[in-house]
Amino acid sequence: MIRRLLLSFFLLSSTYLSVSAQQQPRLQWSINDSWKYLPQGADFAQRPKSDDSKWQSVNIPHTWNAKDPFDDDETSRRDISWYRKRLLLDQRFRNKKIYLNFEGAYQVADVYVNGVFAGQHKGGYTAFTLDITHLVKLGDSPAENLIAVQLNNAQDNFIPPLSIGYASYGGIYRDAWLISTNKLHYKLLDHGSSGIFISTPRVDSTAALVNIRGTVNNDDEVERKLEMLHLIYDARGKEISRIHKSYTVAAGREMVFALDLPEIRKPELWSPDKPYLYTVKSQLLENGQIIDELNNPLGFRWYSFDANKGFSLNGKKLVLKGTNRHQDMKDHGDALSAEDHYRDLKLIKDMGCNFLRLAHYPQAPEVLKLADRLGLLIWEEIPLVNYMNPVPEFLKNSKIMIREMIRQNYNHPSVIIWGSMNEVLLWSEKAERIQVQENAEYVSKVKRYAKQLDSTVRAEDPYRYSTMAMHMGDDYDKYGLSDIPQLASYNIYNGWYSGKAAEFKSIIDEKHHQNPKQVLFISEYGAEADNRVNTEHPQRFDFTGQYQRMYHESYLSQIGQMPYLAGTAIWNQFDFSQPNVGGVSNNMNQKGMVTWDRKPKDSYYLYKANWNAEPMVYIASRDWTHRAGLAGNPSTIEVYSNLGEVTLRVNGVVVGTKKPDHIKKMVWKVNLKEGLNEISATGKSAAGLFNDHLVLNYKVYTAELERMPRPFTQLAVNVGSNTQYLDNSDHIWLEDRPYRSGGFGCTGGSPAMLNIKTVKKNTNDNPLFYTYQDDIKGYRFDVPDGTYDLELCFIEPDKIQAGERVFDVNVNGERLLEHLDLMAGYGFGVAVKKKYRISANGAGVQVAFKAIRGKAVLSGIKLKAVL
Ligand code: GCB
Repeated sequence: MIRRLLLSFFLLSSTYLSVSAQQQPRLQWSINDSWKYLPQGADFAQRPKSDDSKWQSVNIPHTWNAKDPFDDDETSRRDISWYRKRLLLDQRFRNKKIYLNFEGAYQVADVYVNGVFAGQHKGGYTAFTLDITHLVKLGDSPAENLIAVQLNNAQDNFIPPLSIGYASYGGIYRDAWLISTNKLHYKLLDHGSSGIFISTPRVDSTAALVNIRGTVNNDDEVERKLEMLHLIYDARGKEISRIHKSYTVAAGREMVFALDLPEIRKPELWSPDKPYLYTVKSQLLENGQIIDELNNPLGFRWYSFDANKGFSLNGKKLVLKGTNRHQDMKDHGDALSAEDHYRDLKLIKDMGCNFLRLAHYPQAPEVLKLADRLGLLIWEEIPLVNYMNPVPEFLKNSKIMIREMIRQNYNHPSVIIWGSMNEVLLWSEKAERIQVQENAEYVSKVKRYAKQLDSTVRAEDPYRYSTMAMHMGDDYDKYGLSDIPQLASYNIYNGWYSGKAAEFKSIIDEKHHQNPKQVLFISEYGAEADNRVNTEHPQRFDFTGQYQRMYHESYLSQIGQMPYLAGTAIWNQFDFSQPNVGGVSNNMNQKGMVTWDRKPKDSYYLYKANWNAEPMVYIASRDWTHRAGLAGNPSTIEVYSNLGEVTLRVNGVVVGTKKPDHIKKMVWKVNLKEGLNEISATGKSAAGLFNDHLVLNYKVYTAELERMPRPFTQLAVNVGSNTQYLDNSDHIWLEDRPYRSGGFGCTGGSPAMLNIKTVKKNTNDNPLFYTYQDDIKGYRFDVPDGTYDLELCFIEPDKIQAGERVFDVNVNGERLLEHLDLMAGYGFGVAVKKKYRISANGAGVQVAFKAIRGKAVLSGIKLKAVL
């Protein structure tokens, strides 16, 4: 009784594992649950006797940076943590081999079993397996074993990534497993792989050849004789081919094998449209009994890239319509569940993509399984991003990562490209732009290392293509990097960081012209959007969905005119965390088609209309639920649809019927009324009627305030901006305007925006403080006499010294703020709101800014009548 009680007590916090028959094939248990976690370093935490009763209880996947992924934020932690887990193992594990497998732990893991060091793994994005047979205790009543993992996510100059642009989430953030095998088994200690490598050296629609290679370990003290059997099953579970061989493996030795299976006639082909999967079952048998067994996916497809014709799959041209994915999301960080991965890949597939770049690192095994199943062609790469430390140890670690990535994912038919690096000539160690000419030594080392990494890729996998993502310009051509990999991939941001979206085609045409034998791929293009800012007049860098759509519409139509292009990948499918950038949302990169909490943006539907044949109609600017506009100015309604024609109705009245243009878009100008407006768009296909519907809350305002359709209550302006900002309480901050008599607006100065990298402090109204009027002289509201609350929003936009910008603010002749020095008083990038009760007597509200030193600035203004 006492023993049972004790056991059930243990079971609460430990995992009890048991195997039955001695020669049973391998078993694999999830050990995700009931870990203890300590968010700091600790001496002797690996020792079973150390007390962890006060540690937090967590389940895996887990990250300690889920809420604070942002590098320079004081709350972010890039340091050591400990994890511990108890495992109860009974005597039935005797004569078994026991392994731990971690699918991903960021980034240096030291693993201990029962206080003894079991192994170390460097790199946060690839799996690793450790043999712990010699370290475990087995008991008649199960013996308790302690797994302890010290994990460190601090930057390590010898481990990619170094200078990145996305968060480094510490934690055991992917699944963890305990695996037991017999002493005779397929090798588990080959770079975290399954130990079996399947290739299809020849495939066409009439026949396919399959080659299976791998290694068997005999960890026994005696020679063992075995039968090896590989069986191929079709998707319905019918056996279609097999190979059988006998071997003898000496005691304590490993045996490498490579087998060609009998030709398979008329294979079903794998493609994004029809991702037909076979399964390869690999068995080891002794005396007719199965002693090890493994399943791997198999897909039959052949493909090639051509500098002039682009990509072809199974003998037919296929335009690669792609996107990129970072693996983090709001509140979860990198610790995603299988359901999260499924939702993400479904969102990608449903948008109409057939291609996905796993940027900038290998992603969870589940992702590759889903890509095989859903039909997404994959580019996977190691996290050598932006900067490389050109020393042998860094190179060594990068090569290991390449081997781990390729061996772990070798059998997935979805994978077609391996990437070895991204934009290594762009940013320096200190995240400053590299001047390539002045860094000849760095550049020549990068070239040497790039060659070695590319050869590692090709040696590991001669059946797939190698690539490298480069930023635009001709540095990579000039210094001989662009022709190292088989595919030259470019990240292009004309229309966002510089230039115009319309320049895309001519730039890439020029590359094609200069290097006619180079296969060109567009690995990134994108622009940012935040659904809280909207405009009728989109401009580069304004973060509106309208600009993001304009940008993508332009790229999309140009892509269609470049038949030589192998494919393209949008940057990025999902918004992701990017430490140390500002924009209109701190520490976020908002180039996603989908928000950080996984809500599709308008641009998502632009692509869906063009890339997914399923009938659809979608009214854009969907999140601009509260709009305001000048009386008499029509509003723009844009609709995406792949139907033949669409009819738009506003408040039940037909506005018109149009056919979608070449990028499946229709535009109407409509007059909205004050209050709620119902917009609907309807089209027909063979499958029936399709409809989209939207309710907009519209506020009319007039150039002359006294003609307003309602008594003046309040006006808020996003000063220095062309966008309307909708705040948390659905209040509209109007786009700015120059003052005209009888109305409201700004006098003097010019619109400006903060450096995109400026992380704003002290505010939830980030978009408001992103833009400002520089050198402002005044702000006027020609409102009736009365009492008002006036709110002024400021931010110091420049890294200046205290005293360099000092100004006074007067209202209706009275001094409100004297010698305001934002730098001295608050510091750089700190949002400040000041509120005053004032009165208007005959001349409205006139705010005057008087610069004493430097220029006066203003980011937002709100005037509210006190009723
Ligand atoms: C790039 C990088 C990517 C960035 C992206 C951006 O070229 O490869 O890591 O996130 O630009 O949004 O700036």
